[in-house]
Amino acid sequence: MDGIQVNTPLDLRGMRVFKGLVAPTLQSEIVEDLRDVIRAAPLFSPVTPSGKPMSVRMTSAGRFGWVSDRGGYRYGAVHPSGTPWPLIPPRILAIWDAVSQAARQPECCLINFYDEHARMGIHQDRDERDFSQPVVSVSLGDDALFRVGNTVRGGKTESLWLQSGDVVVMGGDARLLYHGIDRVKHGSSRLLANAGRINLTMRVVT
Ligand code: MD6
Ligand code: FE
Repeated sequence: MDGIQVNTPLDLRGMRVFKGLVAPTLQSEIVEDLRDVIRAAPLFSPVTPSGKPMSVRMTSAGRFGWVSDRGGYRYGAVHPSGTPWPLIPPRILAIWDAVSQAARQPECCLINFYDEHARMGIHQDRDERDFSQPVVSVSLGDDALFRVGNTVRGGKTESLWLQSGDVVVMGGDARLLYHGIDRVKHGSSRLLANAGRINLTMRVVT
């Protein structure tokens, strides 16, 4: 597809990192698609099951959205407002098709927005049913320091700066690696007029 350049990925503990996979014009078009998604399903500020506010704001597209509140982490069929999630924009699905090597289509595209102070604590993505299906993440906007650990908590970690247009595929033996975002370099990208970072993660849920 126009605007998608699949080069040989970097290997980060089995994660495949495609630097610069999404060309700048396609990045801007995807940001416009996301504005429509956010109009239908506004960003909200989740809390962890223990009641701590998360620093990212989030929403989703697809058959399921990922939600976190006092009731736990889970996938749900509706936005906290009660409306169904909007469809995953085709330009985002095209990225999944280019790199996932999966037979199935994603059922959720989680959209995380990071302002200058947001971070994402180290975690595993394990709320899905089928760990043979990969998770594909797309970085847009400001640079972020991504940290990857092991399949159990603790041990040595490795870090890599993710930039706008980079795509990470977490599949196979890397599917359950701990990972997180330590910090975002505010204003390092000009994609978003008011700076910040968007991370999209596409997942097969069922
Ligand atoms: C982020 N990414 O880049 C956080 N999860 O903002 C993730 O949590 C993530 O990059 C699953 C697969 C790839 C990821
Ligand atoms: Fe994750």
